[in-house]
Amino acid sequence: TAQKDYKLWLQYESKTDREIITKYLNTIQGIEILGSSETLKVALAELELGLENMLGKKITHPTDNEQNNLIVIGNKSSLPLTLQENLKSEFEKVSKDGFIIKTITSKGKKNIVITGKNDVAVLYGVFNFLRLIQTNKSIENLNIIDSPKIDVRILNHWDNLDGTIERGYAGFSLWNWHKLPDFIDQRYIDYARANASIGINGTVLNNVNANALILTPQYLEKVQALATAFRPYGLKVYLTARFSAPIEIGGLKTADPLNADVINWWKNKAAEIYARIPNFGGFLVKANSEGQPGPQNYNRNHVDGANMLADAVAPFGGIVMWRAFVYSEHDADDRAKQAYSEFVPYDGKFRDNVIVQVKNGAIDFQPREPFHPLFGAMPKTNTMMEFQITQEYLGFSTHLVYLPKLYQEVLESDTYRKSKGATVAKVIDGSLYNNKITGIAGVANIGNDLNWTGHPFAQANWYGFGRLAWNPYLDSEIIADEWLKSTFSNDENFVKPVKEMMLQSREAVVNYMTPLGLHHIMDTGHHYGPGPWVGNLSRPEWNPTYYHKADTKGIGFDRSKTGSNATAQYAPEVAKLFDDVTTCPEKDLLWFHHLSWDYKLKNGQSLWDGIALKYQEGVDEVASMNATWNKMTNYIDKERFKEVQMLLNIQNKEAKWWRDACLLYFQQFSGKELPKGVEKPT
Ligand code: GCW
Repeated sequence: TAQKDYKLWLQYESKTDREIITKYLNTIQGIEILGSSETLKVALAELELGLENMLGKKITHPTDNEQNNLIVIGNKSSLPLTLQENLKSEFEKVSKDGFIIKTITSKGKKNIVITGKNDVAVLYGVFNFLRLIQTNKSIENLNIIDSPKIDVRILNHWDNLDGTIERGYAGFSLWNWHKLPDFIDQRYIDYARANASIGINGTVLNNVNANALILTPQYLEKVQALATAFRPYGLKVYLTARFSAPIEIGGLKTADPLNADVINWWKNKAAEIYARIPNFGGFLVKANSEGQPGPQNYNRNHVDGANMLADAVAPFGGIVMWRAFVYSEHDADDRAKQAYSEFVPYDGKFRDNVIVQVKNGAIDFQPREPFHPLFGAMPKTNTMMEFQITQEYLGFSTHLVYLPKLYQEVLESDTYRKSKGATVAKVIDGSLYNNKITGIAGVANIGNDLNWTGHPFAQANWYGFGRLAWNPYLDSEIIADEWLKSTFSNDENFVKPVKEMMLQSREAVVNYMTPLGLHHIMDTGHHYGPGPWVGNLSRPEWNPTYYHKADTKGIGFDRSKTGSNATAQYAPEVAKLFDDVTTCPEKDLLWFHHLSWDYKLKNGQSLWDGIALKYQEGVDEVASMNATWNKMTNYIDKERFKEVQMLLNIQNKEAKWWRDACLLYFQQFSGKELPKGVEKPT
């Protein structure tokens, strides 16, 4: 019921198979906790809750001296010396926030030790241990060492102070600024639990289109209350910094980053924040982008702005995440080139505690984009990933799209910087260039809807983002498997088909929205539904026609040598691949090339027929997702079944809407009949 939706992947559904329960209970007869920090307390509470719910028995601290079949939880320094010695090689391998789960037998006694170098690592270990049971895995002879590969694993909330969420489709903001600081909603705790369970360790509370008020004492007091509630879970709070804040709330005449008063104002502001929140993470900044203020307003540049803020937080260990999402209407040649052109010249000039945050693609969170050319192009600059979890361009929270597939595709892309095999994952985990800080951000899809994310399956995107943030090399299929089992059921009759449906969903949305490299043809402004026609927006690069450039001769954006030459921003090997229409992957064809309607695709179809058939394929895929789901009635609760069914029905209708709208529109230019197999618009 609604209760189930609320619990996300932390259902801790009771096991029904006696044999499985008995096996687990034989190995888990008590819990021993070493230490008493807030973090260990929540770890213990989670362990007790999970085990009792799943195994139907309260597992407690052993009352006798029987030290056998226990789960022992505690950080390295709290372990008895013999255990520390026993785990010596594991501790050498594990990094700061990584955990060890090991079955240790000594003197005929067998216990499972969950440990790490700090308490948060232990908490991560506990969640991982619970996941083993959630997914019916064996807990005999465990020997797991798992360390996060990325330092800053962070959600970006685009939440406004009035409770609305920019591009949010799951209700209003979780943060009840009115009732804070004294009212700590249980949701805040459950939010922190959910994040900790997947290793997310940071959250930016407010929108990048920032309001300076968040930095006033009145709001900082509320921010402090949230930070305090999140702290036991290892979840750090960050804020967006509106660049003009010194003017708006500081009474200064300027926000020039080289002005002494401005510099001082930010230093004092940082000190004020850290006095309240000792583990404050730092600032996220959108500057000189889409009308936001920034250093360029004062003829300064991104480095001046970022470094000034970085110096203010550096004494406290804070960082600045400076966004590279910049483009301007004054440079209308090709929006896709602007971030690279603007940032690459600054390589090596940013402070060590600055990290440049780059969206996965060069335009804007499309169903498919080639990886952003900035990845790997700034060897001397910390560079982090920004993915969007909220589905701004992918059907909001109405369409089922499993995003880890998209994330994985980006992370696996080869930048060919330095050499072959230099994947985006290697850029952002720091292994390619040995960066000082590494990070990955996801624009949150979370709101105050009972189910948190609007679509029950959108929970998988939050989950999957967290898992990939921890380990960007994880397979999205494994993530889907874990999520389905923890959220719904371990029954393979359910897991197998539904997993297939999830894995197929990303390609389906590409097919029915933007096949073959088409992009940004959503209706203008809200970005829901098709709108390839001229929009009502003033700036050329906000209009879909700018991106598809369809005319009677053909369709597509020529970004090759003969066009905007955006391909030159990639490493030579990649540039060559994209430049040549015969080697350019067809999935990206119209991203890089303008081609005639008669152009022959690899399968022999004409471009027009190929586009039309792709739209149809997308529609068919949604129909098959629908059919799969309709067979699942007996495996899960009625409420969630029904919810997803209704949503898939909408998606089915809207996939057709996309196909019909786009094909009718493009047909005016191609002047061709629809090929056989494509349903006529009704
Ligand atoms: O995708 C665009 C969105 C804006 C957003 C901007 C950004 C927060 O349409 O709503 O603003 O990107 O990422 O800054």
